[in-house]
Amino acid sequence: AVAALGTLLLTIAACGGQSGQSGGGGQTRVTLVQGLAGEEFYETMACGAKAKAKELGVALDVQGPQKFDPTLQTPIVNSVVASKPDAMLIAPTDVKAMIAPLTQAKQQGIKIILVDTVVEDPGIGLSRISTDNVKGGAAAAKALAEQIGDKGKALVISTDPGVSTVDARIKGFEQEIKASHPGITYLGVQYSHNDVGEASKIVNAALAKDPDLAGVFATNLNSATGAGSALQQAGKLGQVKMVGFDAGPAQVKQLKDGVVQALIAQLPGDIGAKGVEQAVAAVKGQQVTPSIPTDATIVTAQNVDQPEVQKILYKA
Ligand code: T6T
Repeated sequence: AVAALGTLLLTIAACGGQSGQSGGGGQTRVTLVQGLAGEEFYETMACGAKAKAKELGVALDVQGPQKFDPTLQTPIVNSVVASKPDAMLIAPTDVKAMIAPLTQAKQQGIKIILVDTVVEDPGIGLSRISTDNVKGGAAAAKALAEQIGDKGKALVISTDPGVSTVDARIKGFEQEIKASHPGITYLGVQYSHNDVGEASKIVNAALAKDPDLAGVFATNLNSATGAGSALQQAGKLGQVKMVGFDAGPAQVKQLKDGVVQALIAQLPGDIGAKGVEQAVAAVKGQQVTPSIPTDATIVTAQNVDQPEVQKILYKA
């Protein structure tokens, strides 16, 4: 009986339980390559993927780089390709730099499913599953405009240019400000390299240059954590309003502490689960869905304690 179980992979995950799969012969093998290991968005995605893999009886392996950086993600992709899984779910860390390693994976016959981010080559990725980030960026602009009374200086903190998701959020934010908020002076985007400390430094420098700064939009978890703590330390709560993308534990605390006024929460667990579904369909030669949008929700201090909102907050 023990032998029949094959290799039992047991993971005590942040998912609040165990997910185990038998890696026995003939079983479909899927690998999820995250954008950043250990980060709440991607860990929540991994939880959703693990639960779906368990349900469908496929073996799932999860890997990710220690930094959101294509030079660190590329060797991971290369080693995954060498291990010959049937399918790979991947959140590429750069629209250009990840094309070559993913082309190699595709040439090896590995079915590629893009989760969250994409690459510029539309031939890569049988399915693309993500939030509508342009729409999310526009929603962030509306929320921030409301907070600052539609006037004053607004700054965006992002990670790096060339990351499809955050670039789309910036685009949506800028389009909305330009189209409907003439009273807002847009100060542009500054890049934190997805580093909390860098995001803090940027906000401190911005406050020194523009002491009348009115609003900040932080396009992801680390940007928001850093930007929010800089505002808090500078004693700017109340004067500077902030909207952040994503809803990890640090962001929810900032929301409750009044550092941040609104969060755009994605559904990373759903992205992971749908990614596994598409991967399995592709491996079985069934029809895949080329583009799957997942929902986003605006979380505020008013709705954060509602059970349906609590459910979508990212796992620690
Ligand atoms: O915002 C998410 C993800 O959608 C983005 O592509 C990268 O940053 C996060 O992982 C959050 O930090």
